[in-house]
Amino acid sequence: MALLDLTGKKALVTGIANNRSIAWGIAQQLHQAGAELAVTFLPDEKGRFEKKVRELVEPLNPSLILPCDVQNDEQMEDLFQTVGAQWGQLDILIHCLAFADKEGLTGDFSDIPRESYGKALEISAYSLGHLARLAKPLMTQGGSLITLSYLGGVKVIPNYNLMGVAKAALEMTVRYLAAELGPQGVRVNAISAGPIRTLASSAVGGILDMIHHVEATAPLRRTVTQTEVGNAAAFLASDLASGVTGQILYVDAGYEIMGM
Ligand code: NAD
Ligand code: 0WE
Repeated sequence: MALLDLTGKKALVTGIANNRSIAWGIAQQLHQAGAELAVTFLPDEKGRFEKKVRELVEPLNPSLILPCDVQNDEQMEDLFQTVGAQWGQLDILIHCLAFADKEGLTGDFSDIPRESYGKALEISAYSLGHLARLAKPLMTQGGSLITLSYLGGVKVIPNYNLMGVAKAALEMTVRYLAAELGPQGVRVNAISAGPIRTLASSAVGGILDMIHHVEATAPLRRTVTQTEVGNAAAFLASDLASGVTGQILYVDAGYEIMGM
């Protein structure tokens, strides 16, 4: 049997908004490798995301489809309560979400309001530790936590501003969590993906120009796809990566190595 076989593994996937979401690419590749899925959606007043996510994930036969707003403590408790009752155990947790106010993604960095700063760090970085705390008692057979980062957390990328600070916090959170959870056999890693057109990135001015820059500069002379990120996540979730924890894996067509 191939080691990249997730048969019998139970995976909770957050961050699917639509068919362009990186989380959707990950969910599909985990499913392809045989994992059993539970997925979450961010509830909104009209229930539009719930409807979209339910329709989208149907072919993957998820065991659970549940609301998860990481700013809502009660909803987070309920989510893990339900996952625990249904599965009794969790093997894979995908954290694939981020948010910063527009004020945090444009203009002068020094103008970022206190409220925007706190909110972005809470949603985009604190939430990983919060999910880890709730998942910990369910990861009794070891496990794999995977989050999504971006180069803008390590180097200055124009306008990534506040999200850059949030990704720096997220990447350091990965290392501290890896140290905490390693003794229990739980691995914690991040995938730093190159720019991809999604709901979140399309709302950013100039994203197409950035994608063209990567296509011209990256060693592979192209950007990456959601499926390629999904395949890297399947690897990190699998026993093939049993010796890998606390790492930031670049899935960016090699862009990160270039200096000029
Ligand atoms: P996306 O819009 O498809 O996904 C973002 C998700 O965050 C959405 O599903 C949204 O519902 C969720 N979210 C926002 N606030 C939330 C909250 N309070 N509680 C729960 N969920 C919340 O966009 P994406 O590009 O697929 O983003 C997924 C992850 O990938 C993010 O962490 C992003 O920073 C990261 N990433 C994206 C790119 C890119 O170029 N698209 C590159 C590298 C990393
Ligand atoms: O992490 C991201 C984007 C995440 C994101 C996007 C938005 C847009 C809508 C977080 N919060 C919001 N808030 C909104 O109101 N990426 C890696 C994609 C991205 O965003 C950029 C990029 C890239 C790449 C912003 C500026 C420069 C480059």
